[in-house]
Amino acid sequence: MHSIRYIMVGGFLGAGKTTSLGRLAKHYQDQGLRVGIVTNDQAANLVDTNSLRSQGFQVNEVAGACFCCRFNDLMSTIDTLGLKQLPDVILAEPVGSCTDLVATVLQPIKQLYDAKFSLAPFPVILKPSHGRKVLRGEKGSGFSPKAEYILRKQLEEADAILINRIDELTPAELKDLIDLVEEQFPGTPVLRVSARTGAGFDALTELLDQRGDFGRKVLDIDYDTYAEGEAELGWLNSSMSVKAPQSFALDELLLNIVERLSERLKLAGFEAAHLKTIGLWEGFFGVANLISSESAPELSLPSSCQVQEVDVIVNARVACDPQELQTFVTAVVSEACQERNATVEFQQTQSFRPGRPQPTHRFALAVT
Ligand SMILES: Nc1nc2c(ncn2[C@@H]2O[C@H](COP(=O)(O)OP(=O)(O)O)[C@@H](O)[C@H]2O)c(=O)[nH]1
Ligand SMILES: [Mg+2]
Repeated sequence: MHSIRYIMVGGFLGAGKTTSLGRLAKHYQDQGLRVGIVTNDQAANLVDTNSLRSQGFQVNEVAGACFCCRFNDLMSTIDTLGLKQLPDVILAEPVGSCTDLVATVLQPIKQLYDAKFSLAPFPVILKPSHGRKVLRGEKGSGFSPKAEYILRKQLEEADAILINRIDELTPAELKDLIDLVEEQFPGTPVLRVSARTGAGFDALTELLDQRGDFGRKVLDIDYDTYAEGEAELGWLNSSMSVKAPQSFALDELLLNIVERLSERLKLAGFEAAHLKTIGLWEGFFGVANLISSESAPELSLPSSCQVQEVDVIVNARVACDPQELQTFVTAVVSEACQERNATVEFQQTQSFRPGRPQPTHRFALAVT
């Protein structure tokens, strides 16, 4: 029977999962393999889904709750990926505030769908900005101890830890991170990568090609702490259409929205876990991002387009009240549009705190 290679890449919000999956998808497609991507979010209108689709990949989204709570949707969505035959490889991106994925996703796949899938090693990406502070136990990561607990648990269940963004790290910073990871997660292989440049990806694909028994590190986890940590994050997904009498630079608008939002959040003392926005116009697209209060907003995928009409999606995950977050987003988008004499029509906006995770399955014992 055809066996689908299931590759799930974990990591905190803004760690580099989507960028890594895009790179891996291209790698497997170049080998002639059929690749499907499954994204996941607590709500509809996900920037990542649109960004990966715009790059030409077959992408389905499990929306409304995380993979563990929508396990059956995760399984059924793989059959409807729009590929003529079943895929050879599935690349799956869980929600960045989600953990306990070994017990609730990987072991259920292994124990219930063993004939259909083979599990690749489960890599989890470490985001240097928040990761360093959390692993050092420094005050002022911007997150509460309960949210930090999630980041640690994510790394604890990994088959390999990927230190990402090595393109930006000095040798001393990289060594510091490696030492922290090796000390706190002994025995877990550590890879150094840059999802941006592709550095370290040969080692990553070699790791992912390994055959063996993976996804076995079932966590000892306190669901109350996990749920409370997740609920401390304000979540917002908003879609809108923007129109102007004269054309304007799409990339400048996207970057300006993220810059304005970043400034407002900084002033209010709220830590951004990840802000991202995509602009879509006639097959062209641009994406802007911010991944922490310490980093600069950046245009990660430029469209280089001048537009008069564009569909925009904003996703924000911030340690603050979701209603307040919505007020900020509405204000900054309106201001950025006004500056370009553009009008904005908000279509769908959802802002909330993620609910308590209630996994469909939880297998406390790993099978071989
Ligand atoms: N400099 C640099 N930026 C990166 C790297 N990987 C991801 N990013 C950027 O970090 C931001 C968040 O990445 P994304 O893949 O969306 O993270 P996700 O939330 O884990 O899916 C985007 O702006 C990416 O372009 C990297 O290796 N180096
Ligand atoms: Mg993502």
